[in-house]
Amino acid sequence: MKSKRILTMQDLSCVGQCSLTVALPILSRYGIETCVLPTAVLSNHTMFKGWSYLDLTPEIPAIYENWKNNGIKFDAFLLGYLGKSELMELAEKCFDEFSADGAPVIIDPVFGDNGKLYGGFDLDYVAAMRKLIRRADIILPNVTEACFLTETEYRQDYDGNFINLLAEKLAKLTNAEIIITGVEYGGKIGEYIHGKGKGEIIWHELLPVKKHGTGDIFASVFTANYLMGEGVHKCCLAAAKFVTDSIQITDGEHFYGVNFEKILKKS
Ligand code: PXL
Repeated sequence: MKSKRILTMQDLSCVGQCSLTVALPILSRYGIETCVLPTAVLSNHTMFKGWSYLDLTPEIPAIYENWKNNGIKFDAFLLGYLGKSELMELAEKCFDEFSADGAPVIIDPVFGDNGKLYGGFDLDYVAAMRKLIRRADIILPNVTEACFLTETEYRQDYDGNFINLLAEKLAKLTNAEIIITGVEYGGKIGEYIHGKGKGEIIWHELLPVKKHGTGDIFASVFTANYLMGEGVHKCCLAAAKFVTDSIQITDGEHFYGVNFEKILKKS
């Protein structure tokens, strides 16, 4: 089988076990040629007390120019934390110019959690993402991101009806397959897969700790399985197991991420 080449577009946080430093090893481990488009270089992710930020947006036209001259195409795209609204148009340009036939676009919107936007994001960014997801084949928002994208008030407590409603509203914004991650109620956590009628939630054990970077790990394992031809249900199961195992193997003192490397080594 011809091996697949994916482009993952997200930031490079030098320290933090997130975004590119997660996607690159995981996708590669699954045998996928992984090309990167770093949107910014940060000293560390934004859950630390402070961070430096080098915006790489100005470099992207030159990168595209050279890819074009070298006839480069990608079989898939995975987008995560981009960082600036201007990057959305460049992402669309990238799909237009560098997609191999039928290349799927998987977008994890990555701009917030727990009802709040991450540091440095505003509603203009959300609006730009709302437009970009029209180009997606699969979207992987968490509940907070689904609320912002659909202009729905975030709730701490919710039930399946609320998640169905969010998915219905998202379905008006995009034809992509909708998977809402980190759905949590009734003492369980899972992913909601939108389908005709009510959709389906794949439940997992709810661990007592929340760790940073696990969404990026989920998206990477999900994408790797998807590119190997698995259906979204199986992709969710594999990704959630990888995340759960990574959390469980991580020392409680390790505050900024999870030791997914240990799970990758075993897989
Ligand atoms: O894990 C998501 C993420 C990625 N990149 C950066 C972040 C975050 C979440 O806070 O700050 C720079």
